[in-house]
Amino acid sequence: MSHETTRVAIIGAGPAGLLLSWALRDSGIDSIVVENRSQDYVLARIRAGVLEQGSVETLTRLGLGARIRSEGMVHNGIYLQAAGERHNVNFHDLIGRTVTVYGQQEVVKDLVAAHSDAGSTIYYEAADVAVHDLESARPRVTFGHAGEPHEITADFIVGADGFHGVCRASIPDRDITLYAHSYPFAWLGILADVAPSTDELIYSLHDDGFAMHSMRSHTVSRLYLQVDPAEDIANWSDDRIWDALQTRLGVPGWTLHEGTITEKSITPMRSFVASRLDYHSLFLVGDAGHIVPPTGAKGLNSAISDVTMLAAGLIDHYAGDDATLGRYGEAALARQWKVQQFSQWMTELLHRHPGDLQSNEFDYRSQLGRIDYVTHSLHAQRMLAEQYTGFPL
Ligand code: RFL
Ligand code: PHB
Repeated sequence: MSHETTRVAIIGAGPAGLLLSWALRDSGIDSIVVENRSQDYVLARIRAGVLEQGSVETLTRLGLGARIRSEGMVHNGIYLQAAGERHNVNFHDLIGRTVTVYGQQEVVKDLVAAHSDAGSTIYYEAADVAVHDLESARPRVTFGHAGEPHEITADFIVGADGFHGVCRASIPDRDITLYAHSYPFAWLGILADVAPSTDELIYSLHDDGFAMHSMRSHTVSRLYLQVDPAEDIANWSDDRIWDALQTRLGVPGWTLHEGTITEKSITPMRSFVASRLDYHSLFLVGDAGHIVPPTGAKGLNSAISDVTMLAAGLIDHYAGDDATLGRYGEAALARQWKVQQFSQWMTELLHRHPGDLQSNEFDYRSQLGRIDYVTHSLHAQRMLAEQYTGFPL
């Protein structure tokens, strides 16, 4: 069995784990990252697309801003659409803030390249990853790598291993409560080789359900459709997807350009928060501790915010001050519950509840009234702008 020692053992090489390791390295604190998938798999995973202004600032401060500056698309606002009418909500005019459209995949690519140049230790394809002795000051991680057993002893373990990871599950049931909410819909997402038909993201509520138009570059569009969570992707031919997008996004005088679909998948939607993000020598960051439905574009941004707070705590700890680290769990959860209510609000605002018109026409009409209000009230738009562009850390 090979044995290593490090200050911080990080489980998971998603954006949260890679960024934490990078932020610690920037302050001279060594860490080792253990990931169960291959590097190719991690690099190919298509997910989030929107960076809050604060996320861009954090990545830039850590020397990861070059490609965001050259390739990221700064958006001043979004379009909200309902009942066939499209309204622009201009965050920049309302509150002086913007968001940047830059794929999570690109953030991960930048992090992997930076770590590779710096010679960081990242174990990909680690098997049977397990964490031990969390209640002690010398917690351990064990895993198999290239057929050999490995053990890492650390001062701290950080669970950056996403919703299905092992770290949160290693906290005894009696010490943690899980708060969850599920929605009766899912998102079918596509990537298409076609220039975006819009300058800013379109979020649309249509009688047939939600649709949205996002993008990845000047030549690649990202689009989503609300579908039933039990829906089989095999039922959605490319033609059927484009037809539904044309119907749900269409407004008079505007054209949705179609192109070759290069990827399609269905993602369930859920809201989830763990009652604690710290447990003795273990800390949770990102999706390991909380999940939001994607409507508010908050998952990746929350992961970046957790990492910023935890890195500050660990840096202070190694400088002899434990106050920031002691506050991490509570501070990150306080921010997260604000993120949760916003993501839930955006989701409930924009999706059709199955059977609405038959069983509950009242709720759907009330929802249309809410969108009408938001798109016509400056106060409501400022509220949306403030939350969409990012809560303070
Ligand atoms: P990740 O990205 O899930 O990374 C966790 C890593 O841990 C590894 N892992 C393990 N490693 C070792 N041992 C184990 N036992 C392990 N189990 C798991 C995994 O392989 C993986 O590499 O979590 P992280 O780093 O916390 O990052 C969170 C974000 O990925 C997530 O919140 C966002 O993608 C959510 N999200 C969005 N967030 C935004 O901020 N803006 C958006 O526009 C946005 N759109 C989205 C989204 C998520 C989506 N999907 C597919 C869930 C759109 C979609 C469709
Ligand atoms: C995306 O581009 O993938 C995206 C953008 C905004 C969202 C969710 C996903 O709210």
